[in-house]
Amino acid sequence: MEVLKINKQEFGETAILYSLTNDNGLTMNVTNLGARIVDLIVPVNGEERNIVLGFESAEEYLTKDIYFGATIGRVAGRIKHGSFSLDGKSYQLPVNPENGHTLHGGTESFETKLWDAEIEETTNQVSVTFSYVSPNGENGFPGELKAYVRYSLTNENEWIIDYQAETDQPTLYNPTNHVYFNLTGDMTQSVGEHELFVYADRFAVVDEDTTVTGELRSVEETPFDFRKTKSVEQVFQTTYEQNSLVDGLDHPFMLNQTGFEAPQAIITAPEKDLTVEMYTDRPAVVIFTAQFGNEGPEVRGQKLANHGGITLETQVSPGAVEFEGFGNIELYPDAPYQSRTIFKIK
Ligand code: G6D
Repeated sequence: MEVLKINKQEFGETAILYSLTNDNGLTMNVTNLGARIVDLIVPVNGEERNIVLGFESAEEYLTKDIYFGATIGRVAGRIKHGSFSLDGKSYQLPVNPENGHTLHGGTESFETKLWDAEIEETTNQVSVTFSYVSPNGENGFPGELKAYVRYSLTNENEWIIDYQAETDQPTLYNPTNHVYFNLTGDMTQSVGEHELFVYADRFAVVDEDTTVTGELRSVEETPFDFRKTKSVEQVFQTTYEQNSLVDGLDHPFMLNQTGFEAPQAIITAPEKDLTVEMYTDRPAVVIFTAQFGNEGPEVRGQKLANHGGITLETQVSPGAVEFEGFGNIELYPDAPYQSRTIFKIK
């Protein structure tokens, strides 16, 4: 039996690329720049198919990135007007001048940092644990926060993401991974012909700034009903206001159940020769269909198509700091953070 292995190599001038391979020939490349997944290369019908979006050098991530495969923190999604109150204090974060909200923890956040890395190899999995200390006040968030993300690749073709964090003061923490899947391996193709299952009865309505309004709406008889597997395309074709507002999906889905017994979401390739199952202990998943129009970057020498990827960003739903019923992302010194998401490739 081939030993699971990790190779370590330079990745541009500033970062390191860790290449994890399992006994089935599946290779996952991750980098300490933003604790990201860069490639997920799956043998399919004798070919090697890279099913996630990623660049070929660290420098590209610093110049044209749209969070490809990145660990997002301290808080995934948008904090409306960048303001929140916690433990009786009010905070104002720096906001994106474009629309006055704070997206994905603010600018120059976790996705731009060089994380420390530790390698671990066991008989059935190989792991890299990335760690980063976010100083007190970084991007306006209180508390020194020690963040850990462990990526494991197993011989059951699972990419396991384990998050841990601790803080010395009350703060907010709601991390996710911003991986974009395209199971054709060709990001010049829209994901419209992919099929999607999402076990969610409700989704969060968004406004023109893609911030949640506070309304949780039933998916019943809407294009958001993926409780039975169907093509993604219908969210690009429909005139339903929530889809035409964002040109697809850019919404939190409130999952009906959490845990690792059954997948909460499944993406299937158009040729049905590959699926990715998502399992998570998080209560929501934000699904974004990469509607960058003609503004998508060049990726691995090709232009990213509009709708050329789809994310499954497991998390507590955006809006948690503002609305009852959206969850809780407060982190306290006496209660360290822990969560797990698994993507199983079949
Ligand atoms: C857009 O609104 C979307 C976000 O959800 C996404 O994470 C980002 O592009 C990459 O801002």
